[in-house]
Amino acid sequence: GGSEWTYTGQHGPLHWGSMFQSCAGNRQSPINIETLNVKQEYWKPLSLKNYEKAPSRMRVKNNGHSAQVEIDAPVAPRVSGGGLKGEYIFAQFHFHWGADSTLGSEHTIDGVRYPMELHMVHYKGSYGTLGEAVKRRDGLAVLGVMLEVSNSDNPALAPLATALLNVTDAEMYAEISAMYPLKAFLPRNIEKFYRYEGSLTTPTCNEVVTWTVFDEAISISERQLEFFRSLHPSELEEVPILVNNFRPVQPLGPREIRQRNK
Ligand code: 1SD
Ligand code: ZN
Repeated sequence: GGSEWTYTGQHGPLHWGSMFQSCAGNRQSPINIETLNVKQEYWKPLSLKNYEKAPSRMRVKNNGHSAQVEIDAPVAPRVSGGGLKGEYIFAQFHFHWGADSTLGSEHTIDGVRYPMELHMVHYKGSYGTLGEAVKRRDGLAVLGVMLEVSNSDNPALAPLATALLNVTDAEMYAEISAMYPLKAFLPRNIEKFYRYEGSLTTPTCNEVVTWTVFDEAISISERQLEFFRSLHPSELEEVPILVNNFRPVQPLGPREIRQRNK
């Protein structure tokens, strides 16, 4: 089938462009963010709604490429403002990480790689569903958060890390036992972010994503990273553990990276 892409071997990132037309496009993600070449914009602040309420239920799935968290909430969290046109509804968040802490993030900031990157995926409310939104050039807004290593555990990641023990193999799901609001997975300072027009970082690489990458990182301990590094990937991968599930940076081309001038 068309979903037989991997991070290793003959169906790895260097081959995606010949397997999926969009992956060879010219507004691809991730990118290196050169902070000296960022254009200033006069935008309203980013507005997050229902990011402070704990979801009623959270579960994690090993989808063979990542650990993905889905939530049940009375009112879906949403993001608007900050130069976004319209309101985007939260769908899921997931992670990209390395085999060790010298690599793992998808975006790089001034060439710096982080050991992990979290993606909060949202779809434009007016398109109704994620499935419809991935067909529209302004369909998705993804918030990217860098993670940096700290000596102490990140409390918000602790219940998730424990649940990962129950999703060791691809296609497994597990309940997360304690719920933190989505805000707990964002940096304290959400005012400073980088914005550009890009794509999904996985096939089919749809060029539909308005990216917001926060400048400030959140923390994770080495011990917590090891829970992610002990997952097993899809059987198609040539490695036994799910690590290095990040795409190499793509050319920026004529695109501009922008930020909010305060
Ligand atoms: O890799 C994810 C993919 O799993 C899926 O969540 C997709 C949205 O449908 O988004 C990409 S990413 O661009 O957020 N990495
Ligand atoms: Zn992602």
